Amino acid sequence: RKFNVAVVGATGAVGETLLSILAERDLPLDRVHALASERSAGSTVSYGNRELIVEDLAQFDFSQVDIGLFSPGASVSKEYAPKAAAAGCVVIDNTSQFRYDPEIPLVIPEVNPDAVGDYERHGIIANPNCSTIQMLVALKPLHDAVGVERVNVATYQAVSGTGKDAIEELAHQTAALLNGRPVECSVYPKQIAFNALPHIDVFQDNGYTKEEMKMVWETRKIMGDESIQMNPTAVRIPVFYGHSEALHIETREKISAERARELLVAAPGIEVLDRHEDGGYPTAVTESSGTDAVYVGRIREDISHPRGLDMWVVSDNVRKGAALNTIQIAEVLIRDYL
Ligand code: A2P
Ligand code: 11C
Repeated sequence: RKFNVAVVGATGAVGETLLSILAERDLPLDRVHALASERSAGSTVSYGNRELIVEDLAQFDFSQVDIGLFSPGASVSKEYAPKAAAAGCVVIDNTSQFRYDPEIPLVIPEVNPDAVGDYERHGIIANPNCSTIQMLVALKPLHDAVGVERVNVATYQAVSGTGKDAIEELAHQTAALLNGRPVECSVYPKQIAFNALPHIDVFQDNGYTKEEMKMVWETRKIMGDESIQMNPTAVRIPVFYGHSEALHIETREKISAERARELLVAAPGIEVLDRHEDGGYPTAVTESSGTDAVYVGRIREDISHPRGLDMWVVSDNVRKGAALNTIQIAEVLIRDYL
């Protein structure tokens, strides 16, 4: 059997990548529809070496498709994902809209693939936040072996996480500064070029930002363990693609760096690059950008804690952090359920 798919938000940073990964991988697809707002209806987007004409989401009949890959922003998903599901389309949604609903599965295929089966309740599966996905792919083999008790994490996140407007803002500000012109800020509240902003998504009452709290809530839901303690600081840096994270982990039982390295090497979706020499570690630009793996390096025992382990985790936020993870969920859905 072949499946019809709609990519919703097809003109956006994640939507474009969804289409290019769909064209690269071997899914049994028949028709692929590219949907966006009325503003871009009639324009074209690339799907492999083909061009698709963008259709207006508001006019689209979802009964013609089996799977909807949604990335149009939370408010648009809120309105259209339930409508698509009611028409019989299984929605895999990239926004934060449905992630914290206990009846909606939140899935990383390397971590909790069995949760996909819960799609039947509402016809919707949520894709986690990018900073959570790469962190949990790396934590899962350690959690299974020795239990993760607490994680202090600082992120270094690329502007593509915000979307296309932010990619342009970084490029424009960088060009302006190098040419001695004044900087204009519209997407971010402060200059992002040559800077670091300790602020991603909206501030919460407890002083953390929503991006930070997503890492707390999503970790517990995906790992199925409410006892894991998370302490995140999420920072935006002037990188286009690829989020980096410094993880400081406290495990229930002591694990050596050597054993952790062996487990990570054997785990799905991970590439370990961990040599104690110049350049012997992964970075967003040189390793992760445009690739599929979660890269792990700087694996070492924490000199300040008897059960502490540190590591550096890098991944392409638009691919594994969003589009690729969504398509991997679709692959599990097709293989095991549809
Ligand atoms: P459009 O280009 O027509 O505005 P990004 O996250 O990179 O900014 O991309 C957001 C994506 O979501 C784009 O494809 C955008 O389409 C789409 N989108 C935004 N608002 C709507 C809407 N009201 N209906 C359908 N698609 C939308
Ligand atoms: C960022 N993590 O890098 C965000 C992007 O909840 O899906 C993804 C936002 C989300 O800005």
